[in-house]
Amino acid sequence: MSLDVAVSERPAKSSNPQRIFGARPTELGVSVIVPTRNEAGNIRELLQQLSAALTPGPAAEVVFIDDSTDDTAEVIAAAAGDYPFSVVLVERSRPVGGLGGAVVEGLRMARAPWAVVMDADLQHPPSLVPRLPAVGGSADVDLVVATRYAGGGSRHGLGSAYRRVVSAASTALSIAALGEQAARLSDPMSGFFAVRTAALRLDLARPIGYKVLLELVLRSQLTRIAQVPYTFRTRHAGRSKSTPREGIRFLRHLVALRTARRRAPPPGGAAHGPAARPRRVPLGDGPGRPGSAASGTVRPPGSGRAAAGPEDPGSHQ
Ligand SMILES: Nc1nc2c(ncn2[C@@H]2O[C@H](COP(=O)(O)OP(=O)(O)O)[C@@H](O)[C@H]2O)c(=O)[nH]1
Ligand SMILES: [Mg+2]
Repeated sequence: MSLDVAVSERPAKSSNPQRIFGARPTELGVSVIVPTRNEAGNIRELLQQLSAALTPGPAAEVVFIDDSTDDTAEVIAAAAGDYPFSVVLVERSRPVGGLGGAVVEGLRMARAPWAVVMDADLQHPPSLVPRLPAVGGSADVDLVVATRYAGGGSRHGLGSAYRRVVSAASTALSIAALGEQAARLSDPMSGFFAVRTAALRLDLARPIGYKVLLELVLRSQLTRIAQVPYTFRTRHAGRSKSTPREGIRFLRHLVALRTARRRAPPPGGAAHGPAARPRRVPLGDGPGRPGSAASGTVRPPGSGRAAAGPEDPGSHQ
């Protein structure tokens, strides 16, 4: 049964109208954050697959941050009560910061110790959702990135050669502009990751458009990172919202992050010297299929931090 609860029951972390569906357990294991823009044809399949992936398991909530002009919000509201987790729907009055702004708003609302950020179009396999925080907990890291470019991951669903070239170029550009903090990720453009909510500095976040992972890693200075390979699938329904305009936003975002990085040196940078640099380590300690762990973490001597090593710095989504 669907229970539509008043906005005031949730801490006021968003100025946008929110609707909450379903029972709300006091203890949650994971908050799944899904940014949506015109994804009506994907919502039911996504919720169905999330339901299969998250049952049994720790209690979960799914938070949709919606900037749609189609009936995505109505589809979510109609479907929300049919699943064994609570669903939160935020309909933004203005799409501030685009995809990245939506993700940060969702992270602000997350009530669980771990948040998993994923797309609505099923390019990110829901079956991997519980696995990412589990790897984070056992590897004792703050961020687990699902990667298409290491340890058996695949960019199969990226589609055209043009998308693959854009993906590779934007990854290379990120690493060139942002140095080792981007280079420690084999897939810095990934939109599929789990993050320990207590490790985030969302007060410092200034998201612009698609590349929200880099934004979080740099502004929150996340250095304890693991990676899990997966196969990026083709879209279930609807069309990509990635446009050349997003490319321009991405360049602006890189400049902003580079400027911020220059003002505040990376964690453990000068103070830790060469020992703090992330080491290259093999990621694929699992068989490399979706769902297998590849927590390529390493603690630089003396730093007390862990970082994933890049296997194949290479692309974007
Ligand atoms: N809230 C919100 N979600 C967005 C926006 N742009 C894209 N998305 C969502 O972000 C996810 C990734 O977008 P998609 O178009 O699939 O990008 P692609 O995978 O790079 O082609 C999908 O769930 C989209 O609906 C936006 O401006 N606002
Ligand atoms: Mg997509």
